[in-house]
Amino acid sequence: MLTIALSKGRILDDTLPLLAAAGIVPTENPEKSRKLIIPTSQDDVRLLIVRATDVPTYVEHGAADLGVAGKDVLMEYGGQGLYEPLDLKIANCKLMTAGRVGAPEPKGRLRVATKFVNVAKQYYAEQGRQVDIIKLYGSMELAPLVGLADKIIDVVDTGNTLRANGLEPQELICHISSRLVVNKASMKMQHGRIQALIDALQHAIEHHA
Ligand code: PRT
Ligand code: MG
Repeated sequence: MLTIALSKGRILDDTLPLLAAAGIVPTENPEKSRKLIIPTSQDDVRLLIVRATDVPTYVEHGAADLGVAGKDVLMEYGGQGLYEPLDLKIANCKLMTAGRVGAPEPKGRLRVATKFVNVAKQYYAEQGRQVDIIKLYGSMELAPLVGLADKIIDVVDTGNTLRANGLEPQELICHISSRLVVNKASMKMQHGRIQALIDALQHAIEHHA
């Protein structure tokens, strides 16, 4: 059995066409189903529906052989526990700092609210800037509006969410896309099958673009 972990929403939407091109079609619509294990047109391939931030955990521990996760999630997860053989070039966005439009740089230590605590620490450490990082789990845009933080670090696509809240994108930390990740033991034990899937996905990416 090959088990593929992915999250509902934009990653699922953008991954299903690539899997279909590789001959893997879920037997029911994962977006509508309440099931968390979804069989596919291939008897020996199944999908696991997990939270986006949990994908690396399932794959590193071998509960899934493969997964699809945003580079933002992988950077925050860290470690060398996974192979990352393929950039699927889907769910593209940017990891950015943002702050209130026209707000002056604060005099003291910068307070930065984010769910990407590890990424934030590394980013500011590389710049030699002293900051206080405030961990949040969502609605980051609120933090600068109510004085919880001076800036946020979040993924930005159109920038509409920032603008709607009187914030502006400031520094680009990096460009983000989703990646195929593979469990290290699975890559050894099922190398032929997994490599064939990687090749099929690679082909699908090139012919979709
Ligand atoms: O939702 P949940 O808390 O379970 O997890 P998640 O938010 O990490 O998952 P999901 O499905 O929302 O995102 C999965 C992956 O999609 C992320 O890890 C990113 O790699 C990628 N991605 C691409 C995005 C966006 N674009 C994006 N726009 N993830 C989140 N957003 C958010 C953004 O932060 C903003 O709040 O969507 C909102 C709208 O964006 P704008 O800039 O278009 O207004
Ligand atoms: Mg989300």
